[in-house]
Amino acid sequence: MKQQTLILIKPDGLVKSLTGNILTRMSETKLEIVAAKIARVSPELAQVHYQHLKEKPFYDELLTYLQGQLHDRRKVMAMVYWGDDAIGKVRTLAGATNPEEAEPTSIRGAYGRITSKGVYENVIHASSNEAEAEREIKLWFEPDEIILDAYKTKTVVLDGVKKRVWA
Ligand code: DAT
Ligand code: MG
Repeated sequence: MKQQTLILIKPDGLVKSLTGNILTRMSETKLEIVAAKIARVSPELAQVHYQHLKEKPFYDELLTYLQGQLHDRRKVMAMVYWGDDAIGKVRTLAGATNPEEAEPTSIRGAYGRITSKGVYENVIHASSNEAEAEREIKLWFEPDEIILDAYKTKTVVLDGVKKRVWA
């Protein structure tokens, strides 16, 4: 089944100069990159991205981490990959959430760490299921930033200019 999935190279991945390694590993999957950009993460974007973890004790640190405040690197690289079983393939390559439990050859197993404060610095984000992938892709990308008709859109007129937005 063709799927789309959101991948973020988190600030620790950027600081450690892992972008090239991660993209090389991702190419093993034979999936197609259909969107990519460097994005600054506002507090609001971080909050909505991790809204399912709001009640967790590590939530505030997690928001700080995603915004790059732990690494003095206030950006992430956001990408959408597309293809057969994209979500499962990328999750397997990413490895378990806890980098100490992740398969050593996975991206998180190879490059992640747990800080002394208990933050899982696990290098990349990967969508966990189709519903989350849709929610996350629509949160991080506009329709015209993706080289694929990912989800339903509608056209609105903003200041006299036509623009496609998520329906
Ligand atoms: P995943 O990123 O594997 O989908 P998740 O959605 O449950 O995992 O959690 C999002 C992020 O939150 C995860 O990448 C790292 C952090 N996190 C999760 N569980 C944690 C824990 N027990 N302690 C510290 N950070 C944690
Ligand atoms: Mg998740």
